[in-house]
This record gives sequence, C-alpha cells and structure tokens, in this order.
Amino acid sequence: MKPFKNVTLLLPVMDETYSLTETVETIINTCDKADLAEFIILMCERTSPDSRAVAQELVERYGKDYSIYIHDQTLPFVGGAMREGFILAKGSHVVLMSSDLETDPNVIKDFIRLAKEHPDHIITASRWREGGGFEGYNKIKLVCNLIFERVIALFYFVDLTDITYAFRIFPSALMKRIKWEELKHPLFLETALKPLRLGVKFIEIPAHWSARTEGVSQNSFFENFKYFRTAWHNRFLIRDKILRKKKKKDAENC
Ligand SMILES: Nc1nc2c(ncn2[C@@H]2O[C@H](COP(=O)(O)OP(=O)(O)OP(=O)(O)O)[C@@H](O)[C@H]2O)c(=O)[nH]1
Ligand SMILES: [Mg+2]
Repeated sequence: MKPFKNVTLLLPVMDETYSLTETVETIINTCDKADLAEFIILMCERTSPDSRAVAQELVERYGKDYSIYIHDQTLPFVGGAMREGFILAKGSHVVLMSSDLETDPNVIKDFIRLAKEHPDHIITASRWREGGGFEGYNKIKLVCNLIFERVIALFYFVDLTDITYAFRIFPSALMKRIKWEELKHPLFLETALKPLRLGVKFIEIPAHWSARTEGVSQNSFFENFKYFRTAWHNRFLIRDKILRKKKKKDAENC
C-alpha cells in the first residue's frame, strides 16, 4: 500500500453557501498546504444557483494557490457524486465529507496526521466515542441510530461505533478498486461495509456533529430503513464480487 502523499477532499453541494466557504477555509487554515492535493466541489443540476456562485468564488479566490474545481456529476444523487469523486481523486488519500458543516472541517488535520501513520487504514469519525457528540440531532433519529450502530457492529463482528457517519479518510487506490453499488445515502454505509468485508483496518476518532444552519437534508427519515438492506447485502459478499478486476498497471497501487 502506498504511503500518504496528499489528500483529495470531496465536497458534495446542494444548497450550502457560507457553510461551504467555512468548510474550505477551515481546511486551508488548519492543514499544511503540502498535504492538500485538491478540493473537488461536486454539483448536480439541482444544486442551487447561490451555491454554484459561492463555489465559483472559492475557485477564483483560492484557485491559484490550491487546486479547487467544480465537477458536474453525471451519475445521480449523493452516492453518484461521491463515486465520481473517487474516480477523479488524484491524492494518495480521499476524504468523504459534507459541505453543510455536519462534518467538522477541523477534524481533517487529525485525519491527515493519522493517515500518515497508518496509510493503509481507514480513519473514520465517530460521534459516539468519548469527546464526540451530537448537537441538535432529532431525538427519535438518535435512538434509532444508536440501535442501528450496535446491531450492525454485532452483525459484522466489529467494535466500530459510528458506521453510518459519512466522514472518513481512505486510501484512494482502495476506493478506485471497489465496485460501488449504491447511488443514494446508503453509499455512506457501503464505504464502511465493503472495506470491512475486505479486511481493511479502521481507526475511529471522536467528532462532534452539529445540525446544519442552512439548507435542508436530502435524506428522508424513511430512506434510512434502506440501510438494513445494504447491511444485509454486503455481509456475505465475497472478495471477487467487491473488487474490480485488476488492470496490470494498477497492480502495484493496491
Ligand atoms: N452533488 C450532490 N450533493 C448532494 C446530493 N445530495 C446531497 N448532497 C450533499 O451531500 C451532503 C450530505 O447530504 P445530506 O442530505 O445533508 O445528508 P446527511 O447529512 O448525511 O443525512 P442526514 O443526517 O439524514 O440529514 C450535503 O452537503 C448535501 O448538500 C446530490 O444529489 N448531489
Ligand atoms: Mg447533512
């Protein structure tokens, strides 16, 4: 497995404006420039004109010093956006996060520090670890989330506490080799389950979740029940069904 060289940040955007700016600027201000490969702002035709204008402003303001660009997705939904991001990523590592500030950008420097020490691991944020937490999370969703996390951890024989939180840093080569299936929010769960089936090691660090202060979630409460189907489907997948066939030139990358 390759050492850490730098990281690609994937930022899907629907209706965020100042949250997107704060996300990008916090990362720029708290991380070493040499560690940042690029920011890919992922958009679709439903992304608001205000968000697009803010993204364009960021490209103009920081484009000279940092590689920041907008990618218009062709696959649908947030999972589709992320999957295209994995393919595009030029960094040795890639971060899955949001631009609504529900994934604290101050955590990125810790992801990078740990990815340097463990380049072949997945470093993942947990809201359930001591030092992490939830602010403004719907009470019913919170109880459902806790039960779901425990059930899935048991089902997969792991001691992870927050498998559904879409806030992780991965080796890019791994993400490019996996045959992703989900297009909507269950992709976030799939990004933990398929690597677990492959025996990839995870390290959890605490993170604090605060509810977004602008825009709306694209995930309805009932959509969350589809996570059970994803968990069941992936549990018994064998390696050959998870990985793409290796091309000769990729062989030494993974
Ligand atoms: N490019 C793109 N971005 C999306 C799409 N759907 C959601 N996003 C963005 O992806 C991020 C996460 O989406 P949310 O809908 O907030 O999902 P979530 O916070 O994981 O889910 P909840 O906790 O259930 O609200 C946000 O920054 C959204 O703007 C999409 O179809 N395309
Ligand atoms: Mg969100």
